[in-house]
Amino acid sequence: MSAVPNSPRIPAPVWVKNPKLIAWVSEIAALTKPDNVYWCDGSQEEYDRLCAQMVAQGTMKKLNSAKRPNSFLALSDPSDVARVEDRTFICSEKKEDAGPTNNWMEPAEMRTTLHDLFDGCMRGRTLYVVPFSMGPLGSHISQIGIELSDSPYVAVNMRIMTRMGKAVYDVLGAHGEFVPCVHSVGKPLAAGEKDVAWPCNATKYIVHYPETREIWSFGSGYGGNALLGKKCFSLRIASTMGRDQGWLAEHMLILGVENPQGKKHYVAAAFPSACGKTNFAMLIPPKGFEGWKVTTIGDDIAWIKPGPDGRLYAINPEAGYFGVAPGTSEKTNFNAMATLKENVIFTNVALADDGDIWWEGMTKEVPAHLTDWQGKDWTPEIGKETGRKAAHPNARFTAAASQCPSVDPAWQNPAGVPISAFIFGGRRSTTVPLVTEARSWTEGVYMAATMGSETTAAQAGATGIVRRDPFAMLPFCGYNMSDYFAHWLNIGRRIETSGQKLPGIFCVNWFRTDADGKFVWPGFGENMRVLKWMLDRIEGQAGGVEHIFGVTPRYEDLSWNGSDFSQADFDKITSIEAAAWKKELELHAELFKQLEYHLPAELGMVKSQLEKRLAA
Ligand code: SAT
Ligand code: MN
Repeated sequence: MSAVPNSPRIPAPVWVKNPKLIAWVSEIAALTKPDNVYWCDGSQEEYDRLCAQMVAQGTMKKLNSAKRPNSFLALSDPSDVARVEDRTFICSEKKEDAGPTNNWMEPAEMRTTLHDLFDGCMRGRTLYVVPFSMGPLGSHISQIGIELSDSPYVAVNMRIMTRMGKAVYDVLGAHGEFVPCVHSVGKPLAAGEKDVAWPCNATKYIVHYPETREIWSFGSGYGGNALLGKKCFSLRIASTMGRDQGWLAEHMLILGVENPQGKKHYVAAAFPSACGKTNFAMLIPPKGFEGWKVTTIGDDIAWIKPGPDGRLYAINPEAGYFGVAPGTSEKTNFNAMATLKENVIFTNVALADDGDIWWEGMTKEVPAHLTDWQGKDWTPEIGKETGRKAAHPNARFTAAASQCPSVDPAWQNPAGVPISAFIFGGRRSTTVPLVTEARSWTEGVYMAATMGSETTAAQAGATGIVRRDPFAMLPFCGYNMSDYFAHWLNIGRRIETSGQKLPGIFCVNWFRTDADGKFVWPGFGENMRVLKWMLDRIEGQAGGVEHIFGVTPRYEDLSWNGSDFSQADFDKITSIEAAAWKKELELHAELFKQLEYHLPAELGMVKSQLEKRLAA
């Protein structure tokens, strides 16, 4: 779009050689009217300088260098703590292309709204030009984006989360394409006005124009609302690119599993936000699995493309982890804790009296005194009395993937890794068994499409409510959900036509609870037992029983080496109750009614078969 046509060309460093980019930066600067424009080069010196500047300004605190070298803590405004799904828009030309699961507004109308909001919104601030590559620099699968943001917090986080810096301009050259991303915290400063620690605006818009591949974000400085390379680009815009170009952009971790004989598989797994993707991606095999190795390619996003041989190959477009801190400990995720030893930005965790950080679940002992994520005194007694947490439940860490001990040697391989299986998981205290294998690609697509999950703190709004979250993509699919299902079915047909074996599709639920509301399955490293069963199924080496909607293992089909998990507990988390499934299928029917437009007929057929089997 032309923000301000014929705006005066702003000066750019010699290493920026793309006239279209310079013209666009000039237009946005003319619209948003910042005091300065700063072109990020991505250097360490720049990172250190911006961090020091934010410490002086009060946005970040430097942590105790002896305990947590080169690390910082940022505390957000209490109103700006998670993705805002109700303020997220897919402004396609046609409403049907956004589909019933996305908010939509006519693009012309949205442009007018945003033009008014962005007019002068950077007054008193610096506009940072943040060049980044999703995927290894220069790889044929990678995509370039340029984020223009008035938040230095965004600039430093983007340096960890993406390949950010000067080298992007070498790849971009004079005529290369980029995805333009405009971001403002939406809090201009009047002359002489003192800034607040975490500027933001009560009015928020996270807007995508899929046809022109543009992103505009206003009013929030937090996570996926502001780090536009992540959900906005790598999922919402990239899924649309994938639809048009025959590939997939998915909300999936990617991990490698090597057995003691040296045979290695890669799997990709989709879970909604804050359901343990980072923990699963960094899993350490439990007792009884000596000689097994799990390695990490990515913890949140996968770009998956058919290779020349017809198989699916996946890359992680990101370069870092923006993971949920609460619940992370040496016990639950040893590799994450090792990744967090230094060079980390923490957001909304608690500050310990020794200048280090803490969050619920990090250590068994709760410190006697902390400063909580809102900067207030916190003691275990205060926590008990008021119910206040020391760290916000959606508190996050930003850390480089290269610091992760389990990072896979191929994590930067531009060719990607071949995918043997897809796993889909939700957070369900009832109904859904530990693991189910789909009998066919179509049945797997049905399972993923109808997946439900209880909401978490990763999105603003109530938590613990079961909602349908197809493919864990509900908040991230950049186009009509039914067209997305059709795209998955098409990808399956393409693999079959190529003569390749289709990846297995599995559905898991780690979160079934007992009568007291306690999780029955120990999870974390123990998930390795389920992972091994899946790989054995793929290799044709494990048993299972067929039931109404797939194949599940019997107790004796899993390896219990080193475990005392009982048959009785196993039965609790694998039982399939007809009454609960009847209700579940009613929810599938509701979803399919909502998604009626363009819903692939195959999915309706799978549903009728399920209903028949359930009735029998
Ligand atoms: O805030 S993010 O969107 O980056 C994290 C998440 O919700 O998965
Ligand atoms: Mn995510």
